[in-house]
Amino acid sequence: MIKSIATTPFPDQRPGTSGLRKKVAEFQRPRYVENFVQSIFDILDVFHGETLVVGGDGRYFNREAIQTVVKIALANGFGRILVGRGGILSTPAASNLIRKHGAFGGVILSASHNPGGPHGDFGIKYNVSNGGPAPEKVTEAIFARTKSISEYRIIDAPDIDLDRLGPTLLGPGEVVVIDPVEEYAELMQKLFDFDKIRALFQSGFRFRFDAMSAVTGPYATRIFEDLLGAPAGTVLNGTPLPDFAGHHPDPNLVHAKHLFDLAMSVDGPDLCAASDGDGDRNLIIGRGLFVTPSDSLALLAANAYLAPGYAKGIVGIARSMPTSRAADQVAARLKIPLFETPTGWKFFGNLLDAGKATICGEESAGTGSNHVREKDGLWAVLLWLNILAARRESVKDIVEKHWAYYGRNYYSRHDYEEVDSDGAHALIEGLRAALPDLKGKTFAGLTIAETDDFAYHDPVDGSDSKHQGIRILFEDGARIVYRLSGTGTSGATLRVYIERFEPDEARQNLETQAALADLIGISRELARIGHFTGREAPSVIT
Ligand code: VG1
Ligand code: CO
Repeated sequence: MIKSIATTPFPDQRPGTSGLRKKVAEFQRPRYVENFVQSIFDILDVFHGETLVVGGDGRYFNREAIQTVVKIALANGFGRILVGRGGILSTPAASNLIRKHGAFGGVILSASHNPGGPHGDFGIKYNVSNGGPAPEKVTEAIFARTKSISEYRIIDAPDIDLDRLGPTLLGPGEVVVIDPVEEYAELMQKLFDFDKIRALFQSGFRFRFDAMSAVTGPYATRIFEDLLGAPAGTVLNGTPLPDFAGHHPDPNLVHAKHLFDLAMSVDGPDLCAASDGDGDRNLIIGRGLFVTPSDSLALLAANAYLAPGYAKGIVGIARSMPTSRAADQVAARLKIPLFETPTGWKFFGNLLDAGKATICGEESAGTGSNHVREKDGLWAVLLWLNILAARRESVKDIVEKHWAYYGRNYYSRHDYEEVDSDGAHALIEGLRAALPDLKGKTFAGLTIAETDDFAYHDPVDGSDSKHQGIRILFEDGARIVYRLSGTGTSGATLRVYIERFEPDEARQNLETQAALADLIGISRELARIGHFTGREAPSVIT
């Protein structure tokens, strides 16, 4: 029943920031999925008879890939495979299942916020037994294995019915199709005060959640409308579609502009929120005010004690290096440590496991806590709701009071998407070479105090990660960071992160791009962005 099939390597199966991500057509090539999945299992320690969690965000090719993953996993000796019904699991829900069921690991099929459909993107990511993305040493071992693989093992069996709940004996093990929402909703009820949030909705609080035709629809409907009593229609685009209705399931001001416009309207909802393709990102917009993800992280950390799951306080905050330093202000006042890690959730796992941090976040709309080992979009929205239910103030008031107390970090990310890859690498190399000479130089009246190429030393496992972004720090504390994206699927994407701290309340109400205008100009001049990318302006500003 188990077949060994000869194969030859693909040279391009290097996992990026968040797993292997490519165009659907590349994954559809014969043996492509098989090779990568077998390579994962080849480098793992003994897992005979263990449990594996498998699920994806429901995008095009999800069902086909799941059948392959399950059959290869059983052929390699896993004893039990937990699969979400219809092949669907949000990324944070998968993380929860791995932890709760003591699984050996999980295979998550997602390209997150990237577009789906036959011409869109697909992805495969391996998560380890703590529920989090595999650390770098594991992803590097997988990549090394993909280059020498010569056969894969698969069971010869008919496809599993992914829509029928319950166990099926298959080959040497069993496949259990489970409700994807139930255990996640249970976890949320332990962390948050559902009675208080229910009372908030009863008092007339108006809320809209846009699932963007992606994975969170069923979770959001169950939690917000069924369990918390928000009116029917609170959840928009709540049915997961393989092509996300043709949109980018990316909850930002470009791809969720309609939500922004709704929140800015005079009698708009009190809170608008959204999540991405696989449910790990969040967008928060109060009436009249968009909350930047970096500010959201700081606010959630400062107010977390209002939710039952965090009533005892938080032990530390971790943020990715390019994320604004708003959270640092909170950590300083709370007298708890602040950890600065490279981009990507995999770097938070050790800190969470070691009990060094409780709340983590990234500027790219990811926030989460020690409840799972992934960022968690609905968790962030629920924590916001819990805080709003406890404080009974508007989002705008809460944010403005936060700035007045801690200071405001004006912050923006400028993305130059799908630029020529050689040009983008030359830009970064050029900056790296110029770093020592930039110190002390003055641009538009701002003097550079420090420069470096960010390197991270993991305080838990002692590993080092180098070249994680070029940092330019100015004397007044303003900062520009440059790095190349590790999730794109065509060309290169240059990300430029720009930040300025403003402690003076009287100057905290400027428009963000205006408040950063001089730094934005410097960011282009310093790196000669026009010269290397052929672009005069970014394609996306968030
Ligand atoms: C981007 C974000 C990063 C995030 C990653 C995965 O990576 O910047 O913060 O962790 O996507 O998010 P990059 O390398 O393109 O900048 V998701 O929602 O795909 O799991
Ligand atoms: Co995502």
